[in-house]
Amino acid sequence: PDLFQAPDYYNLDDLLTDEHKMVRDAAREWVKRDVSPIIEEAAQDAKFPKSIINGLAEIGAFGPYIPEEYGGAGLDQISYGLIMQEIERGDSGVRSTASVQSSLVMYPIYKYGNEEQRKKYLPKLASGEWMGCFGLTEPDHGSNPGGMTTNFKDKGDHYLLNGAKLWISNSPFADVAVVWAKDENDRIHGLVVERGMEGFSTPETHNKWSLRASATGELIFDNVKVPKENLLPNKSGLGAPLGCLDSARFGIAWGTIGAAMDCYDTALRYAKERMQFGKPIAGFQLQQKKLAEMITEITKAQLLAWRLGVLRNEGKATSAQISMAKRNNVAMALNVAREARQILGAMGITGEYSIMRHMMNLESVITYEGTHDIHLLITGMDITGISAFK
Ligand code: TGC
Ligand code: FAD
Repeated sequence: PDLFQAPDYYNLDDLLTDEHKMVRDAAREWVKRDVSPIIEEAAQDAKFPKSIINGLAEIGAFGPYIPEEYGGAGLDQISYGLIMQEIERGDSGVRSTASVQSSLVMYPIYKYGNEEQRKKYLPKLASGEWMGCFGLTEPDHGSNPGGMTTNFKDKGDHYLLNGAKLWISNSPFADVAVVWAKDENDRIHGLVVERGMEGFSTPETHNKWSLRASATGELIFDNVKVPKENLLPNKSGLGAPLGCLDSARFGIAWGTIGAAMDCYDTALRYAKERMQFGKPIAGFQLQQKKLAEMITEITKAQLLAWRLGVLRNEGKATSAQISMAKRNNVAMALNVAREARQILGAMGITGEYSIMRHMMNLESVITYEGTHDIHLLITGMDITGISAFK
């Protein structure tokens, strides 16, 4: 497994700059050295491996596109995508941690925060000294976050925050939480809530069969006094959290290619070595069909992600374009994982190979950051001009 070959069937490397390749190769090396050897056990034990936080910071996974003056890596969108691809080749849960830290915590502080907030939080988040989480989903409001009931009241010198968030990645160990809540006029704002504030707790959600190496939990606010300077002042309304999701969904569109590549690479090598009926199973037409369809779908997903990266570098990508890529590429990776698992026969269900772990992880990825259905309806809304949600 340590001889991972990234498929590049359409010579996409020709479209990458030297910097892109350098950033990708550094991330690939790190994943091979520091993630792959420990991740299976972490997933089996359902423990987030904190030992990888420093490495994630070193490869630029915390704030790849946040300017260097705030501790970010100052890279472009394609480098960001390539880092996510390499991390998710290791594990979707590790990529989740990086996605949340970068796109859902650092991005809103950078984009919607003031200068003091940027200086206070971003460098520590970029170095991994502080870890963050993003609280949008509630027990009764998942696909429809606009219906949230978490709220805060102006108490003169502070805000009083009440409510609860569920399914929050990184919550059990996060130092800071970017929390979306309604003010007294039902307007949504982002607030930075810090661990240690009275009335704030983060119980962990156990018994997941998916993303087991990523910690997931609740955020509970019981009359939490939040200092007024912790409100993100520069954007409000549902568009504020959704704007962060655009960035995270773009990262997922790239990341899932990594998971698919790892499944394909593993299945191809296994099929060439595994003998049945006197020949390698790769010689049977049914197995070739699976492998040929995998590489076709991976290649299409790579093209989608690369073009979207160019559009984002030019500031021209629409939210609907991002939805299409997130939806397509996650489903692609999940299908590749399911087919690859079959190629390995019984071996495919064990932790000796990464495929079953990828497959189970991708069941979360197809649900979070907007479900497969919701992204289809976003495309439907975009092409017809009629919202299926209203
Ligand atoms: P709608 O009326 O369409 O929009 C409300 C306002 O938001 C604006 N907007 C966006 N702005 C920026 N980026 C986007 N992608 C945007 N989409 C919409 C829109 O223009 C409007 O602005 P304004 O100024 O007119 O008010 O809202 P709706 O209530 O009808 O809902 C639309 C819907 C269903 C598409 C949306 O709510 C949605 O995307 N639902 C899915 C929820 C979701 O993705 N949750 C993710 C939670 S975080 C997470 O899962 C992290 S997992 C992390 C990990 O571990 O990697
Ligand atoms: P629901 O909204 O209840 O949907 C259930 C089903 O109904 C889905 O199949 C959906 O597609 C379908 N459905 C809903 N509405 C419609 C409609 N209008 N038309 C047709 N079908 C519809 N959230 C955060 O805020 N922060 C996080 O860090 C975070 N991390 C997560 C980590 C994990 C491991 C998981 C599993 C989830 C995480 N989430 C997080 C939550 C995630 O974003 C939500 O689970 C997701 O948005 C879906 O919400 P729901 O689970 O409540 O499903």
